[in-house]
Amino acid sequence: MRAFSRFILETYLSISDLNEYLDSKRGSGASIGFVPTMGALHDGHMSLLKESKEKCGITVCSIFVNPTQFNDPKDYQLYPKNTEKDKKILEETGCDCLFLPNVEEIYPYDEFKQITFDPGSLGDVLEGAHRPGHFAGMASVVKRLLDIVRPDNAFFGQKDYQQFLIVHKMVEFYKLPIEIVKCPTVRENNGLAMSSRNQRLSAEEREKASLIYKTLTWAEHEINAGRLNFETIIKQAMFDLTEKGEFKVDYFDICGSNTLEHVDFRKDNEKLAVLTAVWVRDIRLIDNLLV
Ligand code: PAJ
Repeated sequence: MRAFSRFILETYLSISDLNEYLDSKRGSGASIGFVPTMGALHDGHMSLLKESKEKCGITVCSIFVNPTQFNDPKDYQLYPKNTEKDKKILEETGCDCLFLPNVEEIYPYDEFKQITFDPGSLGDVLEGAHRPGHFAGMASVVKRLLDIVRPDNAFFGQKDYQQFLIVHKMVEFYKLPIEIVKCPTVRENNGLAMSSRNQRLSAEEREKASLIYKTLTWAEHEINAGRLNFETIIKQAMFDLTEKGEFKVDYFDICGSNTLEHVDFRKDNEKLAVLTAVWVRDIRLIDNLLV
C-alpha cells in the first residue's frame, strides 16, 4: 500500500512497503541514510537531511510522534503536526523517502510500548532527571526504527546532545552496523536553537529566549578564560536566566562531554559540555555547547 501524495517523495505507511522499497535500493548498491524525526520540520531537521544526502545514496526520513517518550501528556497533545508542509520541505530538500507510520504500526500490541532499552546512568541525569522515562521511550523507538530501516548512517542533532550520546551508546551496545553522525545545532539569527516547540513562542518570547544561547556562550567564554570557578559560573548563569529572562530553570550544568557527569573543574583540557533546560512560559527549551 503506497500512500497517496501530491509530491514525488515516496511515502510509506507500513513497514513491509518501506522494506520492499529499501531492499530494491540496497539491491542496486545504494547506501541508506536515515533521519528520524517527530515532524514539524525546520532548518535544523533540514541540515540533517542535507548531510545524509551528501553522505548516502538514499535518504529516508521518518515522522513519528512517539507517545512513549513524552512524560507529560499535555506536551504530547500539543506537539505541533503539519504533515503536508513537512512533505513539501522533504521534497524541496531532495529527501527520497518518508516513513510515516501510525502508532499501531510501531506498537501493534500495547506490550510493545513496555519493551524498553535502559540507557543506564547516562539516562538518569539532566533531561533524564527532569523527564522520567523519556530516554527509555526515546531509545526504544530509535532502536525499533533502526531495526526497520537498517541504515548505513543515521543522523542526529547536537541540539539534543544527551539523546545523541544515548543513541550512540545503544548502537555500540547492540553492535549495530550503523554509523551515528552528530550534526551541528542550527540556530535562529538571534542564536536561539531551532526547535519544533519554538512555534509555540510569541515573537517577543523568541527574542527573550535568545538569552539562553547568550548565557551558554558567556559560560563557554568564562570556562576558556579560566577566571571563575565552575560553581560561580553556574550560579551567575542561573541568576541571569531566572532574573533577566524570568525563566524557570530546570538545570544549567557543566559536565564531562562523554559521561555527562557534573565536573567542578577542567582536567587536562578535557572536553566539556555546558547544558541547560529552561521554561519559557509553559514551553520547555533545551540547548548546549561543547567546550
Ligand atoms: P525531533 O525533535 O523531531 O528531532 C529530530 C532530529 O533533529 C534530532 O536528531 C534532533 O537533535 C535534530 N534537531 C532538532 N533541532 C535541531 C537543531 N536546531 N539543529 C540541529 N539538529 C536539530 O529528537 C527527536 O525528534 C526524537 O526524540 C526522535 C529521535 C525522532 C525519536 O522519537
